Amino acid sequence: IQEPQLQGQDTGMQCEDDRTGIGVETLKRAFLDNLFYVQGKFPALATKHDYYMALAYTVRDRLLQRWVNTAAIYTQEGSRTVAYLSAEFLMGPHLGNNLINLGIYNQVQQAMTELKLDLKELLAKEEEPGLGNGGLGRLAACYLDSLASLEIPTLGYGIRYEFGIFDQLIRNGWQVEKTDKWLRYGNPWEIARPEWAVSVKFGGRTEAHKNAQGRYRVRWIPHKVVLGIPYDTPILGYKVNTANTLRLWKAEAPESFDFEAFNRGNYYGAVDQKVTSENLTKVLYPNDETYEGKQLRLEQQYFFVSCALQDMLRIMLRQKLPLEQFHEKFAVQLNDTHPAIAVAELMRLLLDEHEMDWEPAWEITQKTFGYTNHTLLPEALEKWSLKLFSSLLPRHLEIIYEINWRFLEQVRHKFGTDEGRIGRLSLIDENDGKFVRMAHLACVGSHKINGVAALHSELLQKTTLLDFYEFFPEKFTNITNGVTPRRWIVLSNPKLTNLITSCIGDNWIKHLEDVQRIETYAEDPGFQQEWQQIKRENKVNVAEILLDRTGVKVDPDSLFDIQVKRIHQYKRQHLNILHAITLYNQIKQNPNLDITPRTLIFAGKAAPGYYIAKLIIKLINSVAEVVNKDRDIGDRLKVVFLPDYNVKNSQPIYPAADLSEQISTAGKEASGTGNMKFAMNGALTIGTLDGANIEIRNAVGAENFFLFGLTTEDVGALRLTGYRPREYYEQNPQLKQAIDQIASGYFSHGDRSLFKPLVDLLLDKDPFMLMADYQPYIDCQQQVSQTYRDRDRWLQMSILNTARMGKFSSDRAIREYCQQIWKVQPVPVQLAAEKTGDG
Ligand code: 475
Repeated sequence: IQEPQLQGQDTGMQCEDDRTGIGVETLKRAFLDNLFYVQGKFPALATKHDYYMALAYTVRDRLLQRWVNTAAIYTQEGSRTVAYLSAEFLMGPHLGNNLINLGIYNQVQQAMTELKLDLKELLAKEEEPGLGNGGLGRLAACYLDSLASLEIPTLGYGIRYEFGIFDQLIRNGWQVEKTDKWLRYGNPWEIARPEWAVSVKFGGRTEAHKNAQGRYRVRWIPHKVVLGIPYDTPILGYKVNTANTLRLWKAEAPESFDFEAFNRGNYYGAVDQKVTSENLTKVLYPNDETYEGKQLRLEQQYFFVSCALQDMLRIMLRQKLPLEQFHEKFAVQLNDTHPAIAVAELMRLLLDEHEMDWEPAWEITQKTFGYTNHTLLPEALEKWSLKLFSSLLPRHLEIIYEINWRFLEQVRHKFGTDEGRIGRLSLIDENDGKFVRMAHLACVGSHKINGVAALHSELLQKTTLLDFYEFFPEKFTNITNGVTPRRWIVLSNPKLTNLITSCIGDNWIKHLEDVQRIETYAEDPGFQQEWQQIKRENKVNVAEILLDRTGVKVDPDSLFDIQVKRIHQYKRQHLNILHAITLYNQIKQNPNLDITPRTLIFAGKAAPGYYIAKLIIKLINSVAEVVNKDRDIGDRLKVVFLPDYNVKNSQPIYPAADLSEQISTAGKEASGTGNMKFAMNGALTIGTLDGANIEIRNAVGAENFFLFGLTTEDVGALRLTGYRPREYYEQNPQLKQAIDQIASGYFSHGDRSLFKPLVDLLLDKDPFMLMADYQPYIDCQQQVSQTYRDRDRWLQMSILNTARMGKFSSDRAIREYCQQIWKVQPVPVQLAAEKTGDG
C-alpha cells in the first residue's frame, strides 16, 4: 500500500542488511534465515505457524532498529514523556499493523507470494493479545498508535495478563467461555526486561521512626512482597521512526523475600507462595463497565501502578533529574479509576521513600496526573471497603485520610459547613458501610478531568461529578474519543484505502481531515460505482466468514445491518432484535411483501456473570434459528450471531456494513468508538442522541444520519413523571405481538420460562426504555429501508459519511490531550543512517 521509505533499494550492487533492509529479496532472505535460526525449521517441515513466527521476527528486527534509536534520543534529550496508565490495552494483532506503519505491506506480500505463501493466511495465525474488555482498552491501543505517529515520547503501562478476555463459544445458542491461552505458542513481539524488576509490597502495618535528621517518618512493614517483571512491546508510529514502549508487568515471587528463613524445611510452602504471587497477573477481570469489589482486582491495580511509578522514578534517577521535577518529566494519565491508587502511591513514594515534605509532594502529585472518566453508569464507579483497603494498603489509607482531611478543609473554606456537600465530596463513602471512592481520589489528585464526548463531559459536570465541578470548574474539560485510521481503515479496508488514495493521494492517512477532499466525488457516477463495488466485495468477504463460522448463508446484496459491541442492556441489542421480530411478522402476515432484504449481524461478549446479557445472546440466536429456516422468509431477512468478537474478528466487519446500529438509551453511552469505525468505512448510522453519535451527526450532516428516540432530557422527564412500559406494549399491536411471541415460547420450542426474566423486566421496569423507543426505532428503520432502495442517494450519503469523519481520528484526540492536558511536544527520531546521509 505504501512506498518503501527508509532504506535504499535492493540493487544487488549494495547489499541490504538482513535485519533492516526492506527490499523484496532481502525480506525473503531474512525470513528464511529467521525460519531456520529462530524456529529451527526448514520449509519442508515448517507449519503455517512457523512461517508466521519467522515473518513476525523479520518485522520485529526492523522495529528494533527504530526502537533502540528512539530510546537513545529520549535518553539523550531527557524528553518530557507521557505515561498512559491503563489496566487494559486491547491491542489486536501486531503483524499487519506493523507492516502498515513500517510502510512495507506490499513488499512483504510480494516476498511471501514469491515464496509460495499467502500473507493473509500468516496474518490469521497471530493470537491477539486480548488484554482488555472493550471500548476503554481499545481506546488505549488507538491512543498508543497516535502517540507514536505524532512522535510523542510515551510509555504505556499495564498488566501482562497470562489469560486475556475469554474466548466465546456459542453452544445451543448460549455463550460458553473458554480461557484465552494467548501465550501458548510464545509472543514474538515482547522482550522481558528482568533487570528492571521492582518489588511491590502488600498488607502488614505501618510504624513511625526517626530518620537521620531526627524527623519522624512512616515506615511500611508489609506482609508480603511481589516482584514485578516488565515485558516491553515496541509501538511503531505510522511512517515515522518513533517506536514507543508498551511496558506490561508480570507478577513473580521474589526469591529473596527471606525464603530460607521463612520457609526452612517448608518447600511446599515456598512453592505455594510462588503460585499465590503469580496468580496476581493470571487473568483479566471480564466485567465491562462494572466493578467487582474483589481483593485480587485491587491487588492487580496497585501492583501495576506501583511498578509503573517506581519505573518512572528509576528513569529519573538514571537521567540524574531531581525528584522535584517529576511532573516536568512525566505527564501521567489515569485511564478511568482503575489506576487511581497512583495518587496515593506517588505520595507514599515521595514522602516515605524519598523523604519529601507533604506540601511539595502534593503539588507534584496534582501536577502529574490527569484523569479520564469513561462511564456514568453507577455500577462502574469503583469503591473499595475500608476493611479490604486497610488490610491490603494500610499506608495508602493513612495517606488518603490525610488528603481527604486537607481537601475537606478547603471545601469548608470555600462553601462553609455544608455537611451534605462535604459528605458528597468526601473520599470516604459513609452511606452504607465505609468505602474509599476511587473517582474522588482521582479528581482531587489530578489537575485535569475529562469526559470522552461532548454530551458525556456535560453530564459529568451536571450529575456524577457536579460537586467537584462546583469546587474546581477549571479542572474539567472534554476530549472526544477518536480511533486510528491506520488499523481501522488502511489495514481493515485496503480496497477503500486504494480508491481514496488514487483520488487524493495518501496524506489523509496521517491527516484524516484531508479525507474531506473526496466530497467532490460524492455524486460522480464512476466513483460511486467503484465505491459500491468495494462495499460489495467487503460484504462477500463477510458472507464467507459467516458461512464458515455459523453455517448461515447470507445474500451480499441485502442490506448489512450490524451491531457489534459488548452485550449490555443499555446498548439495547434486544431493541434491535425486536425490530428483527417485527420484520419477520410483517413478512409472515404478507408473504408477498416487497421489503428491502436485510441481514442482521450481531457479535459481542457478555460478562460471564451478567445473566440478562447472556439471555439476550440466547434470544438473538433463538430468533435467528426461527427466522433463518423459515421458507416464507427466504433471503428477505437473515439474523446471524458471529461468535467470539475480538479485534481480529472485527476488522472485516466495519468495511462490510451498510448500517451501523448505535442505539443506546440517551445519556448512557459515554462516547462509543465502534460508531466511528463504521462511519469512516462508509456505513450509515441509525442512532440515538447519545455519546459521540451527536458529534458524528453534526459532522456528517443530519440528512446523512438516521436519528430516532428519546433525548437525555426526555429520558429524565419520563422517569420523573412515572414511566409505565406496559402501556406502550398494550397500545402497540406490533410490539405486543413481538413480546408475546418471546413470552409464549415461539422462539424457544414452546418453552415459556426461558425468556420470562427478560420479558418481565421489559414490561415492569424497562430501565433502558425500549418500550418508549420501540415505535420511533421501527419507523426510522422503515426510512432506512426506503433510502437503501435509492442506490445513488445511499451511495452519496455513504461517501459523505467517510469524507466528513476526519475529526474522529485518534490523532486529533491525542493532539488535544497533548495541548490541553499533557503540555508535551513531538520529539522526532532520525535513524543513524539518515543523520549521516551515507546510508
Ligand atoms: C464507554 N469499562 C464507551 C469507551 O472511552 C467509550 C469500567 C469499569 C470497570 C470495567 N470496565 C470499564 C468502561 O467503562 C468502558 O469501557 N467504557 C467505554 O469507554 C472509551 O467509547 O462509550 O462505554
